[in-house]
Amino acid sequence: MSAKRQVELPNPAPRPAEELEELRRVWAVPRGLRTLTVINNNHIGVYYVGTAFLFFIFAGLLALLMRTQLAVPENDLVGPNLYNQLFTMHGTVMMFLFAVPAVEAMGVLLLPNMLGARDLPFPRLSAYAFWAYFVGGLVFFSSIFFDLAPTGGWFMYPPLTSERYSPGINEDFWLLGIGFIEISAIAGAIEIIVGVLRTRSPGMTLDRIPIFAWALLVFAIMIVFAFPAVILATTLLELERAFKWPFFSADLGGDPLLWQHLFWFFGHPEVYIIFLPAAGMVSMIVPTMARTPLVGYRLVVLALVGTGFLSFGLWVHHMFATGIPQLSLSFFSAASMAVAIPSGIQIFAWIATFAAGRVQMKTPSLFVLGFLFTFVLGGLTGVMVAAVPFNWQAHDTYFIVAHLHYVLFGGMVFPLFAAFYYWMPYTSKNALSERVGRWVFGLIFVGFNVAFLPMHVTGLAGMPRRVYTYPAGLGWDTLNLVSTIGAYMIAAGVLLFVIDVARKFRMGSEDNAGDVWKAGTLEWLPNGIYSNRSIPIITSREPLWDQPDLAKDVEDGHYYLPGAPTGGRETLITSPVDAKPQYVLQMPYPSWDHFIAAVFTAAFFMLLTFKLVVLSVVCGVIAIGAMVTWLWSLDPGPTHPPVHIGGGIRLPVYATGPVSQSWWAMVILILVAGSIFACAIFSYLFLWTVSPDVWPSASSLPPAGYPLAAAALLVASSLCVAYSSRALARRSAVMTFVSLALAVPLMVSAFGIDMAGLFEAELSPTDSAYAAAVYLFLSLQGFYAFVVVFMACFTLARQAAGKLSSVRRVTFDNTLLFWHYTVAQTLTGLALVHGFPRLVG
Ligand code: HEM
Ligand SMILES: [Cu+2]
Repeated sequence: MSAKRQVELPNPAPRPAEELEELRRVWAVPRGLRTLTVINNNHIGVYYVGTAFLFFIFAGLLALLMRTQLAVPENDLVGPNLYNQLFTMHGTVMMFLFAVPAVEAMGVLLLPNMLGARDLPFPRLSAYAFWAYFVGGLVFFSSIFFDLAPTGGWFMYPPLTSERYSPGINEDFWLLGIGFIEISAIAGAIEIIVGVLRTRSPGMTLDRIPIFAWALLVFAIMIVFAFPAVILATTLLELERAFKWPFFSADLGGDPLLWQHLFWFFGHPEVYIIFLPAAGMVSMIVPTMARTPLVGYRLVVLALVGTGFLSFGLWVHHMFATGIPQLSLSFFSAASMAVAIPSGIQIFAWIATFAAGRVQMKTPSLFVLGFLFTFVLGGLTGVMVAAVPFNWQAHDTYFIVAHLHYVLFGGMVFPLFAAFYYWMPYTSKNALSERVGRWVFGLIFVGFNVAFLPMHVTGLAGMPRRVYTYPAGLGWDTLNLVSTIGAYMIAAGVLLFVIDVARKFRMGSEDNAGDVWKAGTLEWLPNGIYSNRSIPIITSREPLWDQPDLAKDVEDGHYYLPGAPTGGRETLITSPVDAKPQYVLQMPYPSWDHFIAAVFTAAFFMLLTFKLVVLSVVCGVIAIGAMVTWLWSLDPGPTHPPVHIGGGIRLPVYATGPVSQSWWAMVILILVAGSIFACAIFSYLFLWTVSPDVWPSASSLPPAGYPLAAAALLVASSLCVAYSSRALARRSAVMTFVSLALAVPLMVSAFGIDMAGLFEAELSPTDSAYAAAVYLFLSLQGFYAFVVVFMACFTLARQAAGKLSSVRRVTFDNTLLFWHYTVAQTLTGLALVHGFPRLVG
């Protein structure tokens, strides 16, 4: 442990008792039915983790049913159709409704306290993300009870999943059903990025961020760039199924491989999206259990960032059997092996930390060891399947099922259980039982290996995955029976865990069991519903180890922001690199808006599945209405003069422009939009490379006058909007209003002209993949035009209501930013759609 360091206390004098009372009052949790409106991260976080675990159990039960069916040859417990639904739902629910939300949920629960903040910067957004996921997830899952669950496997390859081979709405359930999960994952990612970069305690420089926060930062950035690919892919497939736009139909110039590229551009990073946060948890648990700082902190951070980066270059290794060129095979094969390096660095760092300290062999340590063993095995088989010839051999066999579970269960479920045991005392009045914990670990660890180790052999013996039964006497019988027994052992372990949680878990914000492990990071400070009484200044990576009086001084309010100086919920916003205090963020209160918006967002997607278009649109409108009321209440302006936070520092309570937290959120949203658009460009060019023959000559495109006129109108709209901003700065209310209002018809008519051009050229989206791609760009243009026009009207309404000024202009600035982005994106699209074919031929 490094030398004890002393910090000059910002608020050394004793604090008045009323201050604490006020904090409690301001942050109070609503009671009764209004509990549903709660937004505190420590409550939403617990619901979130609990829901994710519920889906683990649901998907696990489906797996148990599969294993029961496969226990003996020629079993007829479930038929082929139900079996297809079982593995599709098991894979989908595990990946989308359990793994990603579970780690995101741990972030919501732990991050603010770990960073020393009162809450995440957009607490209602987390609550929205949670409820959309909760409601949407339950409805999605229940499709299995009505024989409506998707059957195309978790990666949903067309043409199997196209209208022709999968009529009915089962596949639509998948395509639309995960729409809400995409939205909620992205909402969560925005929250986490801004949270980690802007709400850290003073002193927590980049070099002192807890590894879990680093991991979540990388995780969230990966979501921003990976989820757009699946958002676009699901949209394209749904457009093909619902309106016959033939993106994936080879006879009309489409290509099913386009789906595979888009899906795996998301799907491979997805594995690391799941694994990195789990690795982050391990990096928190190991040093505490070994009572010594993590060995190689900087290398581990580098490894996290490196893995995140590399994992975007690997997607083709899921497509080795599709007949792609030799050169690509070699490249992606080598890259896949290279990703073992950063994972290896982390593994050595954990082993070295364990070796450097004196390990307490408690349940969290056991699960970490289980994780190390399992994950390393999964990594080794990973290197095997990265070798192309072996890959072809093992393709679609149980070897792959074994490999993916060693990676996913090993890389994520074991760390998560370690985390449950480790952080339980942080949220609950009691820790979990150590005695029961050993049994839970034993059953799950042994059960896992009994279930999945034999599957390697089953696969090498030739058993394909995704078969509902198999004939006797192929040498698979005993292996399968053993796997099934293992699955029941896992189930027994999970059941025991659930019983122990039911016995021991009692929500305790103020009276949690506390720092039972004697850990070094901030989440173990004494905390209440408002998180920390005051926001600490830290001097090292393990402040609780290095600053002996920290807990007491935080508790006595001797650090920053000991009360609620504006009389409301607040947290401190700090600078992204060196965490210097910048302003005091006034936080929202619980309300119904985000809850209603979430429920109706989920309803919108679900009703769309049933083709109940009218009802679905009604829900969509209600959801948007609730969002509008929600957004209306934001951007309160500088309601309060600057406040003292201690240490002679006086901070504003309002910020605009690049320093404000909402500007950051908008920029991240634009990155998401930009990634979706980049995927659309990729799709267009990809389709061109596979079938240039359906690509028309320049003559079948609308005359160049159309796109040029549209482009001119778009540029003009951007100029209007920019002028409006200058007018606002000059406090010319009329000119602000007029020029912003003028931009609206310009945007709308640009879209009208483009549409007219396509009609003039007599292009129909069902003609060919090419035409569909052209209409995709038109649809994107229309969608974004609608969004920015809506935002502009919203801003105009705010001005009319007197909620806009040269100072209070966050909503306005965000609208402008998105407007300019939309113009840039649309211009790029026009250049591609109208310029590219003219250029190449
Ligand atoms: C709880 C213990 C688990 C058991 C007993 C289990 C069992 C199975 C089995 C037997 C299959 C293969 C079905 C087939 O190909 O016919 C399968 C597929 C799969 N499992 Fe698991 N699994 C478990 C946990 C998990 C976890 C934790 C994850 C992810 C986080 C996961 C993700 C998947 C995926 C993605 C597939 C592929 C689905 C597809 O082929 O479309 N599983 N599982
Ligand atoms: Cu992969």
